[in-house]
Amino acid sequence: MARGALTAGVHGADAVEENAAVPAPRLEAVHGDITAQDTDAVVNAANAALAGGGGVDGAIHRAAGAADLHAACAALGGCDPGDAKATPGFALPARWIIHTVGPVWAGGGRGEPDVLASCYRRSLEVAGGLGARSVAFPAISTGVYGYPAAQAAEVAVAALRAVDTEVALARLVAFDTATYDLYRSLLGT
Ligand code: AR6
Repeated sequence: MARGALTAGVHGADAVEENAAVPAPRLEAVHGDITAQDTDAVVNAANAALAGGGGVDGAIHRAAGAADLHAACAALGGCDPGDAKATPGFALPARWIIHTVGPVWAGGGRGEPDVLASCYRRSLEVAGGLGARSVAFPAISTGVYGYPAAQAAEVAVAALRAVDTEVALARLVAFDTATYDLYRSLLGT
C-alpha cells in the first residue's frame, strides 16, 4: 500500500495511517555552510561534466581536498541533469558527497521543476544505497543556474515529502536568511 494511505484500524473502528517499511525522511532546515554539515552525506550542486566550479561546488572541492575530489569526479564520466553520483567525502565531515546536476532556469516551461525534483529523489536513492541515514542538501540550482529561490524551495520540500527512502533525515541547508525563512515557512518550523 502506498505510504500515507488510510486504512482501517485493527478493530475497524478508526482510520489510522499505515507506515510502510520505508517512510519519507524527517525534514529540517538549517542556516549554514554545506561543508560543515555532520550528516552521513552532503549533496553537491554540480555541473554535468562534474568538473568543479563556483558556489557550493567550489566550496565542497576546497573543503574536501580539490585534488582528491577532482580525481574521483573525473572517474564518474559526468552526470545528467536530474541524476546523482557519489564520491567519498575525503576531508569533509560527511563520509560521502552526492553530486547532482540541477536544471538551468529557462523560465520554468522546459521541465525545470521535474528535473529539480529528480535531483532530490535521486540524491536520496544514491545516498540510501550507500547506507547513509542523514543527507544535507544545498538549495540546488538557485545560484549560478538561476532557479527562483521560492519556487525551488517548494519543489525541494514537496519532492522530499513524497519520497520513500531508507534515509531518516534530510537537512535543507540555506546559505542565506531569505532561503532559510522560505524553508522554515514551508516546514512550519
Ligand atoms: N553552503 C551552502 N550553500 C551554499 C554555499 C555553501 N558553502 N555556497 C553557496 N551556496 P550554486 P547552482 C548556495 O551556484 O545554482 C557551480 O559553478 C547559494 O547561495 O552553488 O546549482 C557548479 O559547478 C545558492 O543558493 O549552484 C555548476 O556549474 C545555492 O547554494 C553551477 O554552479 C546554489 O548555488 C551550479 O549552479
